[in-house]
Amino acid sequence: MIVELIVFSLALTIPYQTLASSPYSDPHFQHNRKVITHLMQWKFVDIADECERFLGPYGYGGVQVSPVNEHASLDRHPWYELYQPVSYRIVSRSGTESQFRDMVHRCNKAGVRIYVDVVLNHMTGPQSGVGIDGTHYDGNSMQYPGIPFGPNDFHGHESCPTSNLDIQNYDDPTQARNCRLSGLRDLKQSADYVRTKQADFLNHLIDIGVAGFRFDASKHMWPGDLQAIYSKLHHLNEKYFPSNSNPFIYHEVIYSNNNAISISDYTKLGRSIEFHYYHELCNVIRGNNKLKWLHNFGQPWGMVPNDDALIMVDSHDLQRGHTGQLGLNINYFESRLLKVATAFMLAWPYGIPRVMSSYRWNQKIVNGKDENDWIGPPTDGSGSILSVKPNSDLTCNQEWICEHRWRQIYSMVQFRNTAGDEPVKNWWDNGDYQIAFSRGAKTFIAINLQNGQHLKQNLHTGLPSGNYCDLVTGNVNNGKCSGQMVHVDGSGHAMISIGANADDPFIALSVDARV
Ligand code: QV4
Ligand code: CA
Repeated sequence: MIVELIVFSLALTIPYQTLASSPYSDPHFQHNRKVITHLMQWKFVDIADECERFLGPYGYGGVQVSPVNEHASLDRHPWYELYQPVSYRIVSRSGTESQFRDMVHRCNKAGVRIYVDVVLNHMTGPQSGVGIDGTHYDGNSMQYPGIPFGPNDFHGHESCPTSNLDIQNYDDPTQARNCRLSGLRDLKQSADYVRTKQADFLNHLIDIGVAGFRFDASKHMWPGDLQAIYSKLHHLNEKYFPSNSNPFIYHEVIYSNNNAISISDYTKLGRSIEFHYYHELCNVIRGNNKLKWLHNFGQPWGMVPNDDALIMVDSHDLQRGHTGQLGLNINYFESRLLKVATAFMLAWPYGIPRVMSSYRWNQKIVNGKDENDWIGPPTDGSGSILSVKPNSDLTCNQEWICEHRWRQIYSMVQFRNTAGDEPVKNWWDNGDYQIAFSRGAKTFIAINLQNGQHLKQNLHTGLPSGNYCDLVTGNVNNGKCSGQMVHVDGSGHAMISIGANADDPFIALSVDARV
């Protein structure tokens, strides 16, 4: 009996451990959840409400929150002031530490995990001033009494080879790690003192109950230094997580052109945000590459293995041209493309998807650059961040885009939850810009991006026979479908019809949305 039990538990644990390259790549989702949303610069009280009223009930697994620690307070409060740390106290325009604690608790209770964006590579730019909570700092002399960090805690000429200490070649590992990213004061994480202060900050968040972190600018930190910081980390809070759980950590590591900075060094340390993914997918959705080629999207395209990836269509940087060129990335300014790109991302089994949720600003494109790319979150009359106030049709007050609440997007989040770990089956394409596939016998999607051409095909969906409510055009309410119905016959076939240049050029069926 005992022998059998041991064999049984080995059978359960071994395949799991061989999946990902790192013990930090499990997001610790509750239930069958699969998707993260980034609620950029939302107030903590609003995120807590959102977990209870929307994210939990509609099946989101977690929220990425913008940096939560004290940061520089810059003129007009551009969003990027959050990426200039002043101290590791939890306080920002999004709220106080006690509001943060309340949010973490309420979201965990609602089945939604919290991941914090942490900026460990650097402190502020060269200016001096006060942080958002009034803590003084001087970037020029590298004095940050709020921690405290002083000049010896930063890289200088002894370790950075460039004349002005700025990174000039991002693909040179020494410059990328030891010099300054846009003049931002670069911390010397080889020093145990710096590691300890940073681990203390992460442990403070872990003890409150977060599930993990986005590591900002990981490409600019030595993997060995990160490993040393990890060795000081606590396990996750047992109030919310099984004992001995490690934090989920995903790294912002933009691939280098000469491969001198190896992404696989970071997949040992958690997941890597896969920048090839958004790039290649946006190219396809924009019609620069055929949809049919997506049949093996993922590692065969030069991306990291499935279980090492965190994926996105859009991010806070991409939508402003702070990474990559404006005009390739797809975001809320092109809502039709965003919905179909997101639908593919959520239907296709690769990586952990993150859905961007933005606030509104007016782009002002001059010579390919958005001159309004600095604009911070919407504020009320007193300069505080404006509250998010959802409408009865699930949209938000107009200052907040709330992409994560668009029906075509949240329905696809549910589609991914239902699809679970089922493999892709029943792949079909027309040799060009029309595709379809199922996830086992659970879900089915068809996409038509063939310019001016109707998709009308009797396709094998792999689904059990029945009447399905297309998730894209409607919902099932009280046994009635508010959108298009699709009949799957006894052999699993269905007549699929997607009009030429339809508003939403895809159809999505799920065994959980039958009438
Ligand atoms: C300016 C000049 C520099 C000069 C410096 C000092 O441009 O040439 O050396 O002054 O005199 C802000 C300003 C930037 C300014 C800098 C320092 O925009 O003009 O430099 O501050 O004062 C965000 C923004 C940055 C912003 C930064 C800090 O995108 O514009 O810089 O926050 O406020 C690479 C990296 C990748 C990075 C990406 C943007 O590999 O890691 O660039 N992405 C992450 C975040 C991103 C964030 C940072 C890193 C920095 O996702 O949002 O940058 O934390 O690809
Ligand atoms: Ca660095």
